[in-house]
Amino acid sequence: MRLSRYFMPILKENPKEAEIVSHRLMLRAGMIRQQSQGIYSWLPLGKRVLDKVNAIIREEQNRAGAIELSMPTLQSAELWQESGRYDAYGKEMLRIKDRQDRPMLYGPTNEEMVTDIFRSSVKSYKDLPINLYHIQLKFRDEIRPRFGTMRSREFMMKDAYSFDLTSEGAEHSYNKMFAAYLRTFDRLGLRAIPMRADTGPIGGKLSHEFIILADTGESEVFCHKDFVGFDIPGEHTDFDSVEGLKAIFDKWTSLYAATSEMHDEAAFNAVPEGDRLSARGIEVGHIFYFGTKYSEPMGAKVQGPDGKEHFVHMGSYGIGPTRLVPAIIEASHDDNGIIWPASVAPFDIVVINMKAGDQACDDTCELIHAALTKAGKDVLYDDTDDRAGTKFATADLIGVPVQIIAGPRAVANGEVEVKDRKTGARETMTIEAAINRFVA
Ligand code: P5A
Repeated sequence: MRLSRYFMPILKENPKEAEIVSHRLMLRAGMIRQQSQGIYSWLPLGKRVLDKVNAIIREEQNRAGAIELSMPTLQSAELWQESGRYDAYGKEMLRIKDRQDRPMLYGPTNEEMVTDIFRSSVKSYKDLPINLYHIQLKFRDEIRPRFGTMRSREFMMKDAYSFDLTSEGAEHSYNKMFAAYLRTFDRLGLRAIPMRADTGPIGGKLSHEFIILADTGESEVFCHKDFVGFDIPGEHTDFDSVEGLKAIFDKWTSLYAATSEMHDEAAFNAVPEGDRLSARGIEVGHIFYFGTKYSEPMGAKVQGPDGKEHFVHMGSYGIGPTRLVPAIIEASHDDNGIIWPASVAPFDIVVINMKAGDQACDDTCELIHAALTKAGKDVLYDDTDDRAGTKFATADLIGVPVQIIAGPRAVANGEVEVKDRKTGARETMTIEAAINRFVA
């Protein structure tokens, strides 16, 4: 991708409205634009990161056996009247009328709709368990949308919904998502700690929030500090093994961890003082088990092996991709800008032409750009005629992990410089060596 033909509206000044570093950097790097309060466009650079985050979420959902579908953003009020949540949900729900004066709403979550899909076609326990998910926009008319896409009114959610015949089956489904979430956040370069949490308007008794520790987080959390070093379930985790997943769940819930709503001062004080972590955190995921809360009022039942009808046991599992992007930035930046983990970087490599128009520099950059692109890398080529200082600042700001810098002096020797964005380490090497390093 040539920067001269790309759309990346960089801001030179720090935007006044941004109170936290991720919001400031997302605006400065031209990743997002506010359209109205708490409603954002994702500009091309931001969209690339969001897509990579979603790709990882999707891979881990699929690995855990969840099945992707797509449900609409607009829902009919009728379904919510059936579950009893239409009146209960309150002012956070955006209620709309269509031209026939029928009450509609912009979905804040999809428990009702997915239960309706389920009940319309699944009739036997033989078709269970099932876990259906989608990655879709939601709307919640938050009183205090803030920090950019961290807490917005329109936001993206990966929401999965599991259906089981029994509560034991549902527990296994819960554990599958629990392990999948640990893997997902780890692949995004984050350490997320599952904490006992309040269930709020979703309901049920059992729930865990997945929390990233960050000073700018909105939640107050309390946990044992050993969680920071716990092992993440590996790529070959057997999601069908009931005992295996239970062991992962038990380990990750063996020590104290709770959000402020569920905090138990006495239990926390039982943790040795040096092991107590009392911090702020960002909630990036939240999982729930709520049994038959929706299946009963909505009549979602299947025939069991006993020939009788049983209301299905359900859980729901959310991740916020549009919150994860700023959460990753909160966890990984420096004074010069963003430092993307390789797994979600908008580009793998930026090639910086320090003297666009100079034949040797142009030829070298074209060659590197073409070779790395052919090798399947996402390459941004800064072919603009900006000053070298501006180009370096832009490359650091947008946080691409590797910079390949081609200046006239080095190029005359058949060399370029390779800079690691995270460490700042620079290495001079031949053009061929630079290409080979990333092609191999
Ligand atoms: C779980 C899936 C639910 O809605 N129903 C379906 C359940 N859970 S939740 O905790 O309310 O939200 C899940 C995740 O969505 C993100 N999120 C937000 N992101 C940005 N702005 C918001 N206003 C917002 N509200 C929720 C969070 O990551 C949350 O964990």
